[in-house]
Amino acid sequence: MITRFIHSGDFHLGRPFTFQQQGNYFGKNKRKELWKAFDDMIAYAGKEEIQLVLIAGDLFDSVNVLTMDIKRVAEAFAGLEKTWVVLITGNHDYHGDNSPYKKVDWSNNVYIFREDVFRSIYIKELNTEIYGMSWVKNEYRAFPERSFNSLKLDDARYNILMVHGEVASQTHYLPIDLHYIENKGFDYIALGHIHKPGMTPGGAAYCGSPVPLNFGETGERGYLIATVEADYDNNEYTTSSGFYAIPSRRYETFEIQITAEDSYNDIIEKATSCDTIENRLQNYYRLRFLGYVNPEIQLDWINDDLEESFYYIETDASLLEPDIDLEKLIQENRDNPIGQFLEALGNIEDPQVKKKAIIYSIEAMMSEGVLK
Ligand SMILES: [Mn+2]
Repeated sequence: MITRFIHSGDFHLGRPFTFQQQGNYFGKNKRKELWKAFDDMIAYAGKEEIQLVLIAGDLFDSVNVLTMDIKRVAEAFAGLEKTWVVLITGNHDYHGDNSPYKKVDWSNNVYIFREDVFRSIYIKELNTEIYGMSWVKNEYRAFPERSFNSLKLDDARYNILMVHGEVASQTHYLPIDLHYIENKGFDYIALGHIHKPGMTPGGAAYCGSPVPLNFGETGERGYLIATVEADYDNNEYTTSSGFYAIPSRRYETFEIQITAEDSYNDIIEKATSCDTIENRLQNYYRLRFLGYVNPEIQLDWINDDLEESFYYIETDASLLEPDIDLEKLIQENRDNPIGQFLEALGNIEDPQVKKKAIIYSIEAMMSEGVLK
């Protein structure tokens, strides 16, 4: 009888991580962190004797991952002697000609769905039937309704559905109509593809990516552990789902407001005040400078100057505007060619082009000592 299972997926194992700053160093550490999260989940399943682990697609980042990485996973699954592993493929690791799942042998406790129509596997000792479909190509514009409609659920069993796709009507990533699939009466719906973990009211859940993969993936990450209580007299199952957080380095994006009065040291101070020192030395940071800056201040080296205050830092000063009073400058230079030149720049129609033209001209004139 089933009492507890793990719902995970979207690990994207084998992903080559790139970073703007010293990409190789951070990419290498990130790769290790991802494998550690996977190994920890396997260790937890083993130690806790979890009966079933569901992998809802995109376990691997692509169909071109190294065979040694696939073997590493197969070995980990094989070591789970008391656990069934049931897996569907996703858009990244789809089961086509080059499928990673064809490249190694899988142990008997591992079941992989290999078709893009709904099939099921019944695990008798758990009184559980798992329905699922895998991706065999990298795009689906429609849900496989025909095979879904033909499914006949046995009420006496605990019924799980596994799908990798997007809850949307128009998408190339397998559109899912939640209301439609929830009406079928599954006890648990294990979804994959969306990397933000979340439950829907109808008992469907996205497990999310167990480790955040880029700056777009914020908030807590981990996998889901579902607990099942059965009322056998009435064939009723109650599932409660808990979130098991995996500690990992987070991605943080902050906007730093700069004013024309700020000195270079003030800007450094504002940047390092974005978070505690413990957090700064732990996580990935992207700082976006906004507002107005004294035109004397160059931010070309700000990233280097912040490096030691953060584990990882990248900065963007492209939206920062130099504090220049064009009208005043024109007035002050009314009687010379500079004033006429600045006035001409002021007449440029496209505001972006105008801004760039003024900044570059004034910077050039200041560095040459023409303008003070
Ligand atoms: Mn996906």
